[in-house]
Amino acid sequence: SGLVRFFNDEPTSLRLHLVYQPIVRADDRHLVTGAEVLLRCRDDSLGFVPPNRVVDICERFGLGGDLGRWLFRQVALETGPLYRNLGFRGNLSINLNPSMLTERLVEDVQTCLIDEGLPASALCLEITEDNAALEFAIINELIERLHGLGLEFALDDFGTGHSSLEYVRELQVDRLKIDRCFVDGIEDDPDKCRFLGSIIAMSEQAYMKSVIEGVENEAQWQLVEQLGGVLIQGYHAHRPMTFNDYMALLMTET
Ligand code: G
Ligand code: G
Ligand code: MN
Ligand code: NA
Repeated sequence: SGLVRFFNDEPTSLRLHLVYQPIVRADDRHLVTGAEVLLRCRDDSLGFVPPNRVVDICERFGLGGDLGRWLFRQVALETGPLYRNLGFRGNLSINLNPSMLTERLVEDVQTCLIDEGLPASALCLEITEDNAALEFAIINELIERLHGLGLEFALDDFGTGHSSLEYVRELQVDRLKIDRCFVDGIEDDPDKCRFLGSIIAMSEQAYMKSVIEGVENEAQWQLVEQLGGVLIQGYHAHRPMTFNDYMALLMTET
């Protein structure tokens, strides 16, 4: 079926590709610090399939690990030359689906990324609460081993789960990705704005870099910067783009 075939070199039915959404500094929007890698899928008959659906389907069919390794390999193939030939140092954030968060993760990172010349220090792995059906101690051990190689970790979609504060307290992550629902409407709602400020302050006190997601206009940007947000990922900075467009952006902005 297409589910199996799309992992081959010549995809036939489900066509997967990657887009890159730049992450910039809140205090200097021209400073592109890296990008989040986002999965895109086009199916010949279904059209656009949302990435969450693709992930769910793969997980259900026992292909989550394969999807993860395909993702790592694709990122390495596309971006490897940037690092090998151009000395690029920007950070790439990759979303981990549940099956990727196992003992095998360390080996997968090493074979798929380091072998292609992508330095481990260029990577940030994003964990959501969905991932963490495992015990915190087990995840932290993986994080510790990958920290040893130079990778960073982010807690994604912060604030949307049932036990966000527990996750942020227990997991040894370097970045907190504050969900876009906390940004939406702050320009019209002082209470909401203060609330966002308190989340940013919390991440600072816990020695985490805050990444503010979903900044869509100038008014929101100004507020996020005033509140001390460190990094911004949102349409007002950049939409997700092809790798070629991302590379072109890096050439002009850095
Ligand atoms: O890119 P977009 O906003 O459409 O993504 C929708 C959701 O799909 C987000 O929650 C995002 O985290 C998830 N997603 C996108 N790409 C990937 C991926 O490569 N792996 C996993 N696990 N989730 C992804
Ligand atoms: O992994 P995560 O759930 O954080 O995925 C990020 C998702 O958010 C991507 O699918 C991306 O397309 C989407 N996104 C990024 N910036 C914005 C934004 O400014 N507004 C909205 N509505 N969505 C955004
Ligand atoms: Mn993410
Ligand atoms: Na997510």
